Formats: sequence, structure tokens, C-alpha cells
Amino acid sequence: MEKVLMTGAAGGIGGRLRTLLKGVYRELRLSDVTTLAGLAKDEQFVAADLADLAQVERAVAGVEGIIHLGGVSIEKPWSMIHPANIVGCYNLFEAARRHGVRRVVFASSNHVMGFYRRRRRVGTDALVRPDSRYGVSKAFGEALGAFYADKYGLGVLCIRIGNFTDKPVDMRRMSIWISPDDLVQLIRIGLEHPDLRYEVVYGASDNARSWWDNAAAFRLGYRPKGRAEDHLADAQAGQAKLAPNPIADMFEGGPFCSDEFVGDPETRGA
Ligand code: 15L
Repeated sequence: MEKVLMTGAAGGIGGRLRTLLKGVYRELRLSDVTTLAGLAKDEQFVAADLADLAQVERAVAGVEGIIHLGGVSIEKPWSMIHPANIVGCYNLFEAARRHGVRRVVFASSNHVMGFYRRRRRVGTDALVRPDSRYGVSKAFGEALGAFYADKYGLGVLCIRIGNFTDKPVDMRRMSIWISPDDLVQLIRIGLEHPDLRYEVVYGASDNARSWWDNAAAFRLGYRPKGRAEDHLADAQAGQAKLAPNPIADMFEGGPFCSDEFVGDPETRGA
């Protein structure tokens, strides 16, 4: 794997990976709808609106692998989610097929499973229970990945990213945190593992309070180094600043579940 495209390069995760992946691949091509500031001499940038297939094809042409971070990364109206995350994700996989790309690492999200109750431990074989339009769009992306893997032989890794930060900022994030280095490890498994066909894993570090069974990731050789418990005091301090939110606290997706929620939470979720 020598030539890799990263979409969403101007975003929070993209910006960090731009540094962490420096020198790992011979060519790391960056793409986003917004132009990137401060390009280094060895960085290549291709502007692309994910909703425009021709633009996405230009960004994809000639690469062997794609890290697809692009799109809307939080809950938004359907008028924003649809072009960027539904049409955009279709365009990305379709462009990958047309240009003979070997691997796609899809940045999915914990919000695919947000309506599971926190007392449950869920694996990647459980039914999806999205907590938002955003979560639904990520479930769609996972399904697209399976389709392109099974029909056309693309290698696809979907990473249900928890919360990507240097340390967990509250108690919910103690369960779903992933350190930047651990995410790099998972992305490299997605691009480089010799036998990968289609897999879904949780993007989580070694979190003692995890709600997820990440056996699929471990089977692929993932060995997370970040330990959420090392940052417990910071997370507790962050939690103390949050207003109580009983609906959010009931489900894994937190505020993504309580936003716009109507009715009795006892009768909802899984
Ligand atoms: C996500 O999927 C979002 O992209 C990120 O902004 C956080 O909200 C994260 O989930 C989270 O659940 O903390």
C-alpha cells in the first residue's frame, strides 16, 4: 500500500492523522471540500465535494487505499446529512470501484449503536440501533461497504469510532474513548492486513468501562495502548460540569439520544 487518499482532511480527526500518518505511506493524498491551509511540500491536496461523483473520482484516481473521514460528523438536518453522508458515501465507494481501489477504511461511528442501554455489552454482530440521522447515515455507509466488498471484492474496514481525543473528557467518554495512536493502529490494519475482506470494529482504546465487545478488532491483531482509567480524574472533573440528563445517561449515544427525544425512554432502545 503506497498511495492513500484521506477524505475529510480538514476536519478534527483528519488534521491529526495528517501528522500521525506522515511518512507511513509513500503518497498520502488529502481531500476535503474546504481548501487546506499550510500544505507542506510533500503534501498533495485535491478539493472534492463528496456529493459530486466526478469530483470524487478525480480525488480517488490512482490511489490504492482510502481513509474515508469526509462528511458531516455530528447530528444535523437531513438536508445536510443526505448530500454529504448518503450521496457522498455512495459516490466514494462507487469511485473506489471504478478506479480499482483495493481498500477502503470507513469512519463509522458509535452512534450506529447509540440506542443500546449502557448496561448491555454489544458486539458488532448485534442489530444497529442508530440514535440520530447522523447515526443512520453511518449505518448506511457500513451497509454500502458490505455491498461493495461482497459484490466487487473491495476490502473494507468500518471503524465505529467512539470519541477521538487525547483523553476522555467525561464519564460517557471513559467507555468510548480512542486515543489518536490507537485509531492509527486500526486504520493501518484496515489498509494493510493481508486477509481483510469486510469487517466492522469498534474504534475504542483499552477502556475498562467499555460497553463493547471488540473481538473482531482483536482477531485482526489490534492491541490498543491507550487506557481510559489513566485519565479518570480528568473525566470526573469534566462530568461534574455537565447538567444532569437522565435520558442521555440511559443510552450509549448520550445526548445524541436525548436530543429531539419524544415519549417514555423506558419503552425505547435495546
Ligand atoms: C461522533 O461520532 C462524533 O463525530 C464526535 O463529534 C463525538 O460526538 C463522538 O461521536 C461522541 O460520541 O462522543
